[in-house]
Amino acid sequence: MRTLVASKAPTTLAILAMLACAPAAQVHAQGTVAGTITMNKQLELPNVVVFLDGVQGTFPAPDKPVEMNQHGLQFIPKVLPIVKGTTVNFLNEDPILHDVFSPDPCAEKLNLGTWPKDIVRTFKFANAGCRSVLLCNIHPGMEGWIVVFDHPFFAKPAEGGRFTIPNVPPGKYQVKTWHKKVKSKGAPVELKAAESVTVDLSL
Ligand SMILES: [Cu+2]
Repeated sequence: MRTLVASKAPTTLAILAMLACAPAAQVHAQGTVAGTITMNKQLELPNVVVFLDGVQGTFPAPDKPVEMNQHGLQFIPKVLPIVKGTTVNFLNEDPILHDVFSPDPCAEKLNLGTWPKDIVRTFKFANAGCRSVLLCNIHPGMEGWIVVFDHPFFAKPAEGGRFTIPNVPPGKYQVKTWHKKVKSKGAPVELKAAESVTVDLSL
């Protein structure tokens, strides 16, 4: 008598195959928002964050921490965009003491204290929408910014102001920018599946 294979529960291999296929289907539907940011103060371009507003859904923080270093009496990068729930590693690369604190309530007024070269202290930023300044008690000229989103659809402009935001789900968004002083005008985009849309913004 033949065994009715079809009536059996799915094998482990079959379940793994189904799990492997599911994300692939999503990736095909996603698109890209790219373009160029121009501003009068070109030197400030690395301190701009371009992002999508109006994103639906929830997105996990990355498993691994991201880094903001202290090097040459500066926070590097000076502006760090992250997803809510991301842990930031603060490494001191200078042969002197540094300190990290923030007066901002959205960053829980963090105060990591003072520490020497090659030591890392960490902090998890839990609040989306937080634009938190970071300061060093010892060096008043030092200033960094953590910019927290509830999704991963953001980018820092590269050379020439060019940016790319990949893996964007289809939808209608506003492309906006954040800079500590220069206000964003924003521009609407509508993205269909697996499409690439170009937006140029002038600040
Ligand atoms: Cu310092």
